[in-house]
Amino acid sequence: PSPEGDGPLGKNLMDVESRLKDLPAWRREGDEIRRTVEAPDFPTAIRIVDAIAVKAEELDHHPDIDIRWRTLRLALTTHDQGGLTELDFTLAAVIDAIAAEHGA
Ligand code: H2B
Repeated sequence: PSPEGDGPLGKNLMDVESRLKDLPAWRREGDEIRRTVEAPDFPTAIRIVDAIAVKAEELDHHPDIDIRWRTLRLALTTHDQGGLTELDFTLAAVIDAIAAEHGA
């Protein structure tokens, strides 16, 4: 935890980059982290989105998702806090697990 508490990490880029070392599929772009998920086919891509939706509701934290046939582009940030927070990295790890379970 930073001395500032649980606010956005975005101003502390060292924190962001160190967390991304554990999430190699993700990269930072401005106030977001993003990854692409390439599913085997379109139905699987939709099942991945559905599984992410269930976890996003549990966490009350929701990704931006762009669906292009079997490619998903996901972007995470915490609008409430004006930048990246721990929740974004938690959700990123959840998304990685779901993608792996679906062969993506
Ligand atoms: N998801 C994400 N990714 N960022 C947020 O700031 C956010 C969210 N805010 N889901 C939540 C919902 C907010 O709208 C509710 C009121 O807590």
